[in-house]
Amino acid sequence: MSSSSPQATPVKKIPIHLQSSQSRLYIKRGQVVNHDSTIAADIYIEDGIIKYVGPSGEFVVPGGVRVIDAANRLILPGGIDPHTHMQLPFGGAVAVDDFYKGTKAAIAGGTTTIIDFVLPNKGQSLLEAYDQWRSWADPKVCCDYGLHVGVTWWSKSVRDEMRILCEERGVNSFKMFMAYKGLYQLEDSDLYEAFETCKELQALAQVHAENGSIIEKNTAKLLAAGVTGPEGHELSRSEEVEAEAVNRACIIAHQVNCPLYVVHIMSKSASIEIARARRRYKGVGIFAETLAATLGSYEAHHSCFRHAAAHILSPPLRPDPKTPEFVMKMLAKGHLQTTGSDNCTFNREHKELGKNNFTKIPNGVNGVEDRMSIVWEKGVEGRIISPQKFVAITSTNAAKIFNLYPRKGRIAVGSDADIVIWNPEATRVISAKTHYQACDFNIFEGMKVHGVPEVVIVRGKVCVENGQVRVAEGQGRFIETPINAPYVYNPLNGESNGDEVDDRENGDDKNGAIEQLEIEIPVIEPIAKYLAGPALSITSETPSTAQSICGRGARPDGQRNLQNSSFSISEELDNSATRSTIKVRNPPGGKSSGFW
Ligand code: URQ
Ligand code: ZN
Ligand code: ZN
Repeated sequence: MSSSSPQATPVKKIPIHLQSSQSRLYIKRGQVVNHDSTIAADIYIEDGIIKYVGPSGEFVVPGGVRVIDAANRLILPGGIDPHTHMQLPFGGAVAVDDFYKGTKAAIAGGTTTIIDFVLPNKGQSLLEAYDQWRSWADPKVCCDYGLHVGVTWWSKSVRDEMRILCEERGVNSFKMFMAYKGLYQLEDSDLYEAFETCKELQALAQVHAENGSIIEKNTAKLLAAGVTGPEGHELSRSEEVEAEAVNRACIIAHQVNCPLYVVHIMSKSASIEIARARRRYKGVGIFAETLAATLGSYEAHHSCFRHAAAHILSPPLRPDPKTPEFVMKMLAKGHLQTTGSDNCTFNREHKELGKNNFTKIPNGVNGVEDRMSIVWEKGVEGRIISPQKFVAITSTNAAKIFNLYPRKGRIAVGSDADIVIWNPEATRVISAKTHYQACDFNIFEGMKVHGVPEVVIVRGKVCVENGQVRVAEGQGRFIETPINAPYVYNPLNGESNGDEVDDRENGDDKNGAIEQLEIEIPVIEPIAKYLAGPALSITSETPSTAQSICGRGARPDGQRNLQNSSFSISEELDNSATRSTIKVRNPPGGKSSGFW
């Protein structure tokens, strides 16, 4: 990391008058943006808590208070990243962003809370794994953090430990895997029981939605055909493999009436499944997250192993270049609720474990540092979402779903003073050379982004200012996430969770009878056809003939027959019926009146 700043482009500094006390701050002349309002207001902070939000002149500022002038800046709730894997042991390596470097990088980018995943090994006690994660994180974290726990195997003891985690350890969410067969995957009957248990505990069930059995079969075929390079990863798990699992998870959740949160939605098809399920199972509570990676990147053809392997995560980035904009629109419409990073970083030598076999490439990419800027650039700067919606999808919605709201995710009296002073005009260029993350690669390399977190305050402590990040290892705290989140469980009890009001205030039309979505549906040929096609020119060893330099380029002809059919569908979101009514108007090969 260069000593200068997390921002490559120099920006005008906010004048900060250091008057005295570290624990008392007064922020004046900013625009305070919450998910449901934008107001000109001053803020007073004492001992890590917001004590005043309101007009200047109405609050008598105590003497000896440090004053920050935020004129022409937005004041946002600190970002909440609901999906990280700091120092995760995975695929024969350990993720290089540990809880110190990873949370320091998060703060540099404007994220002040993360929720990480405890992932027990098969057969391991969940409580033992939880203790392991706490012992890794507590001495190192620079920002507050919570924990989800993975249910990676199923038994009565797992069920009992889930109860203890909820009642005594501050956990309210569990992640089940529909993929990673033999490692983490649960079969449908176990998934059913795990969801039932979550419901009983008033916790939130999460799923990694991909069909692990199809992936296993496709992988075997690809390897047998000599496809060993990183391109085999996405080929083995195309977007319908993700979409099928999303649909199945939503149906199982509905069967047992359990709220569900689907992590890392990576494709157009999967996000459509979420929109349909949310409409169909309104009373159950289906929520979904997408990633900074999905919004800021896509699976372009990479001509060398290093670049291709560095972009591998599961579910994978998709080859359809329209995916990022489409998924941002799904966030804008309220069909998806949150943005995470799934930060799980491995260096070159780790990725090279899969040099001769793509299944051995440790999965994961960066994003904890750049998530806020990517969402701003693609969403607000891209004129798809408002700054209030930005706050909702980077902070507030995660706080509500994981029951941290309004302590986190809001600028209000009584909330934790996790605050970002955001300069929407400033720009920076993302690079692995200047990022704070420990990894040697950045999937957003070279991207110029608007929106710079000029000042970041974590529980009342100024941690970013004048382009410098100042944190103390272990300054963050574990935060308990209580069960029975009103936002999640109110709809189940026939009560409102306030969503409709928020949507109206954001100008969304989620409750309108008809929404038009112009969607290009990728038609992906089955893997058997692909394998029968022209020989692949890319392996883990061989550079592509189509592109001589390392990096992105067009997918060479004949390597994969991905056709984008250019028909549009209108999604008729019918509030009265329980049936989803996505109507295909002009499918390939002629008109159809069928539903899919
Ligand atoms: O599946 C995940 O969330 C972890 C274990 C690995 N990262 C990834 O590829 N998404
Ligand atoms: Zn996952
Ligand atoms: Zn993950």
